[in-house]
Amino acid sequence: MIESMRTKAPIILAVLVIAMSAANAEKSSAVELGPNDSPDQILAKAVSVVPSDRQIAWQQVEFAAFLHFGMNTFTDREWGEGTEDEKLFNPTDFDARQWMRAVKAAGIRMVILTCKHHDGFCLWPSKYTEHCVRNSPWRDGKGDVVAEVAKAAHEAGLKFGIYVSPWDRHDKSYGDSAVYNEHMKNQLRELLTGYGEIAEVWFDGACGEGPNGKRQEYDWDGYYGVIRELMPKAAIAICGPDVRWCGNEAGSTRASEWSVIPGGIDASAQDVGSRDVLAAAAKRGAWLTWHPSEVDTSIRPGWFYHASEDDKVRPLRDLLSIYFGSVGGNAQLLLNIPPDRRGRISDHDVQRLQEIGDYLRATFATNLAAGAKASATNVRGHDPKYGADKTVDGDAETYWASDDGVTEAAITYEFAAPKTFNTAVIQEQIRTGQRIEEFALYAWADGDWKEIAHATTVGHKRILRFPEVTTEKVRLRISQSRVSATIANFGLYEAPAIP
Ligand code: FUL
Repeated sequence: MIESMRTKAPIILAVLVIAMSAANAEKSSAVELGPNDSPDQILAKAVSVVPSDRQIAWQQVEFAAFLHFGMNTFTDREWGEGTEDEKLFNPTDFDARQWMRAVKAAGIRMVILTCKHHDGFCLWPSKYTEHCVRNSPWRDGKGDVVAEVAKAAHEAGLKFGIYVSPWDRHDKSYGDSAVYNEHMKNQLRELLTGYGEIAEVWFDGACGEGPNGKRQEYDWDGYYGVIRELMPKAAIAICGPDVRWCGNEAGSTRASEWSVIPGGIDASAQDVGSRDVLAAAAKRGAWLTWHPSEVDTSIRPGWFYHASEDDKVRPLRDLLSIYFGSVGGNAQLLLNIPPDRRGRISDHDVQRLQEIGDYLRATFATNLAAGAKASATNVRGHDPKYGADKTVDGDAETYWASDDGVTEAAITYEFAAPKTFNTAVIQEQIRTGQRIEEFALYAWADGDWKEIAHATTVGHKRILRFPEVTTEKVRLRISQSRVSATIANFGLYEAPAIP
């Protein structure tokens, strides 16, 4: 049985608003808005908010895999009760290396494993519970899924992250807040010390206890403290200060995705960071933090594997559109691929992952703008360090920038010979904040500039797709930005037709 996803959204949201205020406990690059701030002061404050190194590393992952695997895999459910017999967990042909081969083929750079889902069953032999792999027949109770997956990921050059559900339907202490919080921290300590580098800790906001169910007050700051102490480079996601939930589980993305976000916003709102949102946030004296978006969605209808969904693996075209909307829309894509009862990723999903990777590799094989002659209408301080050529030098760290107060500017790229393309990639230098609000791309045709695409925010990455053009000159025109603009990278590509 697959429970409806819809019932979960409000529960997740309620927790998210709390988590975001807790996030203010860490104000590394946060700034407080005030009711007397002028519009210019608000923008200046907004661009002063920059990502931490941990957030930059997270953003550069771009494409990650969620691996929902556990008791539900064997009971054919999405949410377990916590009363399932440990003996049911028994993969027949477990092979974490096969998982890594499958996800790597798609171009994925990180995997996040559901070490403990809501049923409380632990995929590692936790000394704090009997509801774990130790009491299963798998590997005679001597197995450790977390260890095998972490090892296989690291060996394959992939980052490894953990999903640990705070909502635990098995543990007797759940609802006895202080006692359960200690239990949760003990389990986090096990996971953060025994399995090598952990790149992300994913905290689910779901809590399905009804109005008469157990009320557990989560000690978020306590959980964060354990993570910061034991794994300072790990990004804490969703109910956490480093990464924000995009607000839906369908793979829908925003046309304008901001990473500078005021506290207290609704995670599912369409507009999370425009000038209007900032002005309203200033009135209530909200804090602005760097809180980038993660788009989590499943390759199949459910999060866990169900044989009945083998023929429901999402079509390549849909998955690519989610990829371009998320990775190409200033978010990270966390695509769920659920291993089956054998403990392997099924052939259906393996094939789709290969197709995704083949398509992306073919698309991004050659940057047709690399080394183009580039000139800008304004260069910060006339300093060659910020020249337009820095956008096509193949170095994502160097960048073009405009002077403060120059919020409109254009960069023209000229090629030695005409180029044919249908895809553009634009990246800001987010170490200096997120600034671009609106821009367009033009191609030189018949003695004039013709618009080929336009969009709003850029942030870490914007990917534009448009009908094929052939031209010897392209212009990137920024029509609105905050204080000044930067471009770290500009690319043009010829994507093949989607098979
Ligand atoms: C939700 C959970 O309830 C689902 O089971 C799944 O783990 C998803 C990623 O998050 O809130």
